[in-house]
Amino acid sequence: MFKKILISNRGDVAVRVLRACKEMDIKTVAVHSLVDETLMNVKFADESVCIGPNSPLESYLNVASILSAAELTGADALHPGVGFLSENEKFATLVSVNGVKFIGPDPKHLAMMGDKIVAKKTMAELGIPVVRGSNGEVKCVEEAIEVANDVGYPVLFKAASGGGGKGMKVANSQEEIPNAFKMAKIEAKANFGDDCVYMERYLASPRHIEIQVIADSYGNVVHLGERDCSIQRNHQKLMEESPSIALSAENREKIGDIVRKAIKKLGYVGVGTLEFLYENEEFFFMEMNTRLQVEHCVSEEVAGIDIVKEQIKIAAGEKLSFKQSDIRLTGHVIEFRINAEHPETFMPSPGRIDELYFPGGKGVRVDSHIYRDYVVPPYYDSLIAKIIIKGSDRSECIKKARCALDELAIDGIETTADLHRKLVRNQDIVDGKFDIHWLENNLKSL
Ligand code: MV4
Repeated sequence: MFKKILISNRGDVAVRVLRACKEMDIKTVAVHSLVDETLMNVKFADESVCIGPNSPLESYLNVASILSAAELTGADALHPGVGFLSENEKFATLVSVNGVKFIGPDPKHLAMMGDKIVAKKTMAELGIPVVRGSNGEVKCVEEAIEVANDVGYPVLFKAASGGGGKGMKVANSQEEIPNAFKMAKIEAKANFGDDCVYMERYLASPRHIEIQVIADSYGNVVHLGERDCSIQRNHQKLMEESPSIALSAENREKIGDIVRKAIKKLGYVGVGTLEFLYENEEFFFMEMNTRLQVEHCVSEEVAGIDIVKEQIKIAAGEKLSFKQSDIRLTGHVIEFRINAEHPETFMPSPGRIDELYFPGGKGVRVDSHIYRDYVVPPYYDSLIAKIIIKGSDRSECIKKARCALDELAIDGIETTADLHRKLVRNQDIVDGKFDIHWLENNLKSL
């Protein structure tokens, strides 16, 4: 097992990884920007290194500085957390070259899933269901029209280097193709420096359902069920739950088996998530996240597995200690993302937290790095806490969530807590009647 892990991240996820390390008797190194010196993960870690100024480019994205910190402290492994460099193939390679174990998949799998066309083609070949569309890149308007006539309108243009929805354009008819194609290419170039686009049939009202997988280096692959992440705005998830109310036990088992077989054949090692659109009881692969995810806690609570500890064990060359048949998904879990943002406009709301009270009790988990008098800096992601609620069923979970969210008190800054208090009392949410567009369509009336 590793002796010392450097955690190249900040905030709640840095605290989360640190806790796993401590329980495993592994020494920890926190790295931080100037303003982050007062963070909880810095206080909890055995050692800490300042890696640069506040700008993410000069600190949490500063490869040279992070590698120096690893060398300086003699860390034998590095956990990248979520975001920042966690899916960067070049970073993962450089970490390894420096004799430090990168806690994540092989760089070749990071590269493969970073290219959405390659990812889709690979998954289709492995038996994963995908949306009908172009065979790779679409190079001109004539080709786009041919594809659209083949798969049927509406169609969607997507950026090959994309993800997160940027560079996506819908065309409802042939007349709309030239402009949609042109705009998709312009946005793709502007956002990713690559104007390569591809096409798919556009699904009008799907859910976002993702499958959590965990694979060791001996070919053992286990899935931990799904998470329904349909409640999102501007491609930022706000609420995630498991199990999905839309998925039957039969369809869960079917997609789980398909995913496990594919991941085994791929030779993927580590934790990962396959994101799907789900419409009319059919799954369509979108992308694969080759890292730990913010919402991993939802699966931890339904499956009773510590995903981060398993991730570290797998990186250290250990075998998974459980089989698929050992996994019992129990109860119902919902995660609420508390962001330092205005609950209606979603404008960032940095500043001092004057008063803080976290809810508690059975089935109430809070993953956070904030404390009273902590100043939320304006430079980073606005996530300040995750409230993860578990009930014996969905109805109990929602009731518990209402109580917990009412107990929660964060003063001094605006947060998304008020939005969540409304969501858990909304009839559509209670009935589970929503798709990926629900939140944006219902924000005004909430
Ligand atoms: C789609 C789609 C409809 N049809 N693909 C958005 C992010 C990117 N990962 C894929 N996305 C979508 N792909 C087809 N063929 C609708 C979306 C989409 C979406 C997906 C998941 C969660 C929220 C979303 C919000 C808008 C659009």
